[in-house]
Amino acid sequence: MTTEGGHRVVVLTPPGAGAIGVVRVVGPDAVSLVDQAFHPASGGGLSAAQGDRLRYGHFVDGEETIDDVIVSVTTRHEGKNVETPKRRNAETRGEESADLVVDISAHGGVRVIERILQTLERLGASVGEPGDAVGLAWPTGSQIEHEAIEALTRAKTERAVRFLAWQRENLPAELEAIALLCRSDPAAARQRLTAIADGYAVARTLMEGVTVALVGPPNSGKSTLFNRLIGRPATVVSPQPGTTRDWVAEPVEMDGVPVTLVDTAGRRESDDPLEQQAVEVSRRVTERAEVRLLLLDGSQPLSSSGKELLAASHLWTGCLTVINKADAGNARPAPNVGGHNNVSISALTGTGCDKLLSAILAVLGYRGWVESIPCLFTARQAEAAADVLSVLPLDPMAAEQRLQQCLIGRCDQVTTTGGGL
Ligand SMILES: Nc1nc2c(ncn2[C@@H]2O[C@H](COP(=O)(O)OP(=O)(O)OP(=O)(O)O)[C@@H](O)[C@H]2O)c(=O)[nH]1
Ligand SMILES: [Mg+2]
Repeated sequence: MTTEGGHRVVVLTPPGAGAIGVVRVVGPDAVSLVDQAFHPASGGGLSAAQGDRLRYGHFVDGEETIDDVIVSVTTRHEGKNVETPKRRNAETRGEESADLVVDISAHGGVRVIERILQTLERLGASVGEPGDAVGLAWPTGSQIEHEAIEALTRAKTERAVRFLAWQRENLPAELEAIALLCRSDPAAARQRLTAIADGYAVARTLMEGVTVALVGPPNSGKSTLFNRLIGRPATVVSPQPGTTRDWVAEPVEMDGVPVTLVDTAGRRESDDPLEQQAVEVSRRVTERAEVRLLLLDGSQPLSSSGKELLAASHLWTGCLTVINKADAGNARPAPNVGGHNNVSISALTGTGCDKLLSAILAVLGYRGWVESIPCLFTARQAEAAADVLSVLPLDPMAAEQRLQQCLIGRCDQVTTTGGGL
């Protein structure tokens, strides 16, 4: 993939449609390459522009304009510590070697980005895989910094961005401090490494998102709550039991945590094959969810399917019992179902929905969790930390070495997921 003396291109923004898509080109002649397809509105070429300036213009493929874009050019000297044959040769000749980084910000349609990549490829650039953002990011600093930059390109919410930016700045120093303790005070090293490794379970949900499923007997108000939580009437609400047949999923942010909220068909015994199928699908979707909200109608006596679901829910992890229709005159207090927290709400008026959000976040481990404490954020890091922790009591020196190698090592000394320049 790396082309000696050539250019590499990668899309920095997440795949799919978005407001903006950013394509990065890196290489010693990146400017002259992009110049062949970029026509600045003010005339001239990119090479004529002063450094660190944004240029507006058209990105073209031959005669055809693909998009209006903004282009920035930066010179990267920091990459000197990354060995490439070209750089070695240049340094042997006593020449300064610097890469140019050209970022093309276009409109984020999938097809537009695809056309820009195809054009650059035709002009001689090699197109990297999405994960190759690692290789194209500033290749200095520790592996952790590198992984933070790569993860930033996939961050789904602003809170995830804040979390990664903080870890990038601060996690490496904490790991260095732990490494220093490995031999002098292994118990303290173990305690500190365990703390940052334990945080990964929550960090993973911030990075990857979670599924929250609404489950319950027909007519308990699942679709009403679904619409309220996503903020628009996406699914049909009706007093007729059995309204929702297929499951409906929508993305929503809960205090900066990316959530896929799923509305499912009401659960009950039925002779209707269509409804039986819908109930089976609801069961499967519920099983896969990280959090299940068992919604019951608090204004009616508990139905037989409600009782069955309550009994079954004792075996579910990540479950909240939500007693709905608190606004109805005859609303009962939440039954004590034991095992799960109960929350009383009115999906119709919104009363209690704030408490429900806090309860969902608590189930996910977010109570008291802040993004500004050292915390691992990739599966690789978590595995490496588990490895170090397993060795630490027996062989503190080996543990320190593994920590250095797998979590502290600089990006040019360790294998990266995206390959180096
Ligand atoms: N008073 C009151 N009525 C509610 C509340 N939530 C829902 N309802 C009503 O209850 C009825 C059923 O609501 P839905 O949201 O369709 O219930 P569901 O659980 O999705 O029903 P199925 O799709 O059939 O499983 C509708 O008439 C809603 O207006 C509530 O908090 N208070
Ligand atoms: Mg429904």
